[in-house]
Amino acid sequence: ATKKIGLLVMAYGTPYKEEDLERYYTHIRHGRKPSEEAIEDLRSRYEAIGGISPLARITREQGEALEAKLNEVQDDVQFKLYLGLKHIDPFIEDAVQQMAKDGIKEAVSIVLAPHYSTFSIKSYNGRAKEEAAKHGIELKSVVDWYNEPGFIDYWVEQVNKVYGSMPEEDRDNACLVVSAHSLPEKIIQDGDPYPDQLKETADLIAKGAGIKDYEIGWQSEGNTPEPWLGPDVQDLTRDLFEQKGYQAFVYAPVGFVSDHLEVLYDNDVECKDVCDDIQASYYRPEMPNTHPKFISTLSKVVLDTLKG
Ligand code: FEC
Repeated sequence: ATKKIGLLVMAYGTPYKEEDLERYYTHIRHGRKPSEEAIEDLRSRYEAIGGISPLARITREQGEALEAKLNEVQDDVQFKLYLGLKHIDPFIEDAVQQMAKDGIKEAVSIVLAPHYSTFSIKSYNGRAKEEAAKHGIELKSVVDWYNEPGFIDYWVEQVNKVYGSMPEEDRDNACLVVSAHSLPEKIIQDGDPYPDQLKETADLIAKGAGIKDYEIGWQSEGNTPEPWLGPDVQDLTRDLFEQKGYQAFVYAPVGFVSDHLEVLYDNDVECKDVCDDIQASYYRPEMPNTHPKFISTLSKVVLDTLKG
């Protein structure tokens, strides 16, 4: 029989139903229970996107599509999918324990987020590595994939599609806003590559799509007193409108890979509100989800890591 390799696909996680909201939010806050007010605020954002987030379904579909692709493109080994989430069950540790129960000895992991940061990919990979070590599983982890040609091509294609569909007066007066989740500014002092990686992603996409007017923004920042990476996409939109008079904004939240709260609310509701207010047109290309080009890119990265 062909050798079995555990495929650990890690992602953020989301409440499965409304009752999960408090424990999920508490986990995000490192065990500190959020106030009633904060919970209500979060609940109202989920309500605005239809009650719950499609993220749980999309993460599963992405994992299954990746497993299928990996088993289709080679037959040296057989990949078996395990989903491991950061903030809700099945947690990363649960997934690795399940692998051990299934007799898996070798595994490869990938995080469904393109850019490396101590707060994101490093923490996912660290948790996976620690648990794998406990069970004697040999684990190789993808580090990052923000500049993979297939990933850049995906976004170039989607951005081109949006620009191609715009009325001419919008196209001649549009700004592309490339963004990722904000993080506390203190990451920069520790030499975190996250901001540089976002800039590289933005430069590559703009170059590929032949777009000169583009800016980098940060979104979805947390509710803490410390300074977060900026400019925030909403403030940036207003400033750009005032300074350069753009009449259309195209938001590419490339730090994410799925339709979920941070895109469906923070972009499609909040950024759209700002655009409505300044009477500019709002555009947002489709997220990667299970697009074949995106899944192929992930499979290439996984195979490269396994060989490397
Ligand atoms: O349910 C859904 O559809 C949305 C899921 C979701 C994704 C996501 C991605 C990232 N986050 C990152 C960092 C932080 C930091 C804080 C923080 C807070 C929240 C809250 C919710 C939430 N995040 Fe998230 N994030 C998602 C959901 N995130 C809900 C809590 C309420 C709020 O602030 O809106 C601040 C924690 C603190 O208070 O100390 C930091 C990063 C990513 C992108 C990388 C990744 O996907 O792992 C980084 C999806």
